[in-house]
Amino acid sequence: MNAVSEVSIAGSAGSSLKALNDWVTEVAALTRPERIHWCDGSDAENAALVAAMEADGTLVRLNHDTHPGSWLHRSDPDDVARVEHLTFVCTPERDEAGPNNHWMAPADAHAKIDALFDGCMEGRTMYVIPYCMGPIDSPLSRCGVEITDSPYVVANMRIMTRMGAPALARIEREGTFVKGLHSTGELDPDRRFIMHFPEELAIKSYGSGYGGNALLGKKCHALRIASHQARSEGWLAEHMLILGVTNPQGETHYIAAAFPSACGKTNLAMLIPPEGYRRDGWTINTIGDDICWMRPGKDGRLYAINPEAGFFGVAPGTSAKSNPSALASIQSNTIFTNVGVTADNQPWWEGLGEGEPVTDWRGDPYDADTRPAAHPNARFTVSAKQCPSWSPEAENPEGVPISAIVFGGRRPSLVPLVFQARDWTHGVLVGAAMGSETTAAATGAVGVMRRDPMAMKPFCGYNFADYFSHWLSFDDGNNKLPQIFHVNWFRKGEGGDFLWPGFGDNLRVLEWMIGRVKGEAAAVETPIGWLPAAEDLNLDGVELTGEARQKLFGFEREGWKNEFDSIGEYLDSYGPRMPQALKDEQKLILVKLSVS
Ligand code: OXD
Ligand code: MN
Repeated sequence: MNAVSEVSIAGSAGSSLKALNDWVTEVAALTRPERIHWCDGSDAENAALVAAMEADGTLVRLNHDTHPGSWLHRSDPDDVARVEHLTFVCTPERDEAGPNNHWMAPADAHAKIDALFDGCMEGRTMYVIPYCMGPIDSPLSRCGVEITDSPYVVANMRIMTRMGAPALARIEREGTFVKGLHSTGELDPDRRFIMHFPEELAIKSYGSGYGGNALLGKKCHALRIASHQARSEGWLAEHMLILGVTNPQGETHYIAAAFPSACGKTNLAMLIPPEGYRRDGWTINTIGDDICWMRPGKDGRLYAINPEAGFFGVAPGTSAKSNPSALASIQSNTIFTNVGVTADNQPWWEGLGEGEPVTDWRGDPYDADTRPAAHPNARFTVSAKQCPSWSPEAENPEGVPISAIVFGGRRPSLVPLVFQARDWTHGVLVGAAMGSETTAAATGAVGVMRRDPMAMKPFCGYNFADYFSHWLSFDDGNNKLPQIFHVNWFRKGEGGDFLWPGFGDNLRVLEWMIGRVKGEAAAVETPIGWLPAAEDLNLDGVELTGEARQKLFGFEREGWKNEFDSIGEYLDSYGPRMPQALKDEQKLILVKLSVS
């Protein structure tokens, strides 16, 4: 094995890389790869990897006339989504991970997963990927190194992070980095674990090649490990998109919004204003579609960066109508995972609205009675810079100032289109109480209602009770915190149809929020917060039935009483760690709801 000599490539760069070199040597001794490749992130390196993956079938060439530089990857059929039941947060004490996480003692977890890593890279290449989450020169950014035996992971990490030489240089300067070890192993669901060791800034993932399980910079680092790190360093790592809304006067307001997976974050981040708004000069600028790191700036406002450099978006449902910017972004240089293919080799998925599949995501002839052409959680990986609405502010090392934070979920009943929290504590409760129907982004039943606080249920690297305390701590009297809102694009009528058109029309709701931030828009006070009347939104050109108006803008006292009872039970399920301020807020609202 020539591992040791190749390790010294980084060693020659400077002694502060000793920790990295020692770790690489240690991992190589455990996994016993045939070769070690240090990724520099160059075009030449990518071209060579892609050629090798084409040759061995890991990537299938798509039609390069219609989709230059684009490839299809078919994952193992049992490896198509995040696996929450196999994802562990390994803190010394179980309570630190909290009831929101699966827990294992660190020593047991290391022993269990190291046994799987033992010799797992024999005959294979081990890739060492230095990466930076966030603009390379931003004080808010953090670096990591992923070691993997999957060239598909390397190609995706190159799109999703700032990967290669500049990241290695920053690691050398700073000395600290998150260690992520990954192997696709045998892709056996019974030999699959995603383990996090927040105290050690370490991740170990075995047995899955799929997105959030394998691209360790994303959910594992930028959310689970980062949320833990953020708590001790006084910032927030959140499952939020970031967008800028520029009004006809040229003012831009940045909004961060948390929704559970597959609830339209990518669509909202790339919203196309309705015709009348476009005419008047409104524009949307996309900073990020999935993750937001923010912290108070010198002026007390929260400043946010998108730690990612690309989009790992859900393909099904993406069309020229639902998300023209996403569709335009993925016409070239895109890796598609688990989509169908047309007769002329173009990628295809349900909801694309044009073309016809001949092959499904498993590579079998398409048969509508057997399975959909694309897996419901099929994805595209593409550089954010290819998005027509991408904002250069995404590269601003200072981040962008956030005016409003939005929480939302799939709530077919009870929850109105939008409401505003009275203050920060109330807003934290609104986030903590978030509920949503489950989607195909994770394995398990789809369409089941569950509490998903701040859309972080699968991603918070520590006890939710402590996480809510951390959120509350930002209200320290000095910070100028954003306003907090809740939205529900998914309210249904008696007939089961969606009542709100959604997509571009969501800008009407964002406009109202900005009006509230500026103290200009009207609202009605209710026990659950400030609600707009239908007249308070610009609804020009939107047809809403009487039922829609009533349900989208109405307040259902009895239903909310039940909801607040259930929220109370949920908070209590965390025991004495749950901050009293949140429990008091819940009780206060319940009392208000009981006085009619
Ligand atoms: C994602 C997810 O992949 O939330 O973004 O599952
Ligand atoms: Mn996500």
